[in-house]
Amino acid sequence: MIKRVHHIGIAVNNLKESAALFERLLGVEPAIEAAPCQRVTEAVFHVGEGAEIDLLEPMGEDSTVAKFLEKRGEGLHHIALEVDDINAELKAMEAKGVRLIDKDGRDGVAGQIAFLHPKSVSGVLVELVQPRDEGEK
Ligand code: CMX
Repeated sequence: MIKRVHHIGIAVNNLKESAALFERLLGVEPAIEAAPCQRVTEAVFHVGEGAEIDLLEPMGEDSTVAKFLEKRGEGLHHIALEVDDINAELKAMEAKGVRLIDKDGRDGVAGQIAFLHPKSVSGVLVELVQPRDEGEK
């Protein structure tokens, strides 16, 4: 089951500058987190009732976000939806004709994650997130 919008990922060229801008706009201080598994550094803003806005700066040329910035410039990179059972949701999405980037959930910063291909979701990269259980690291 899809539970809520978990976060919105925005690709940026300069994390320091964009984080300062969003801090001014949102009135919330970000947490800065390295996510080497995704080859990005993130500024995470908790907004309202639990949703996040994550600014994403590539860690290197080999980052998919570096490729995105080069091709499309700064902007919306992905929308993440929280689910309660990621592998069941992936199967359900595939059955609905969605092209999967990841066939199974894999470890990410927020828990188990998997991506749906933007070409089959109206041009939007979608991430599914199954957060870790409380107390699990
Ligand atoms: N949103 C919308 N469209 C996107 C996109 C995105 N984020 N990234 C790529 N595309 C589009 C491209 O513009 C291109 O379209 P055209 O063919 O019309 O030009 C098409 O998808 C293919 O893109 P590409 O540049 O050739 O890139 P790849 O096929 O090498 O990879 C993708 C695209 C989505 C499969 C790859 O980026 C991926 O696996 N992403 C998932 C993982 C990820 O993005 N991690 C980053 C951090 C996430 C986090 O921190 O949570």
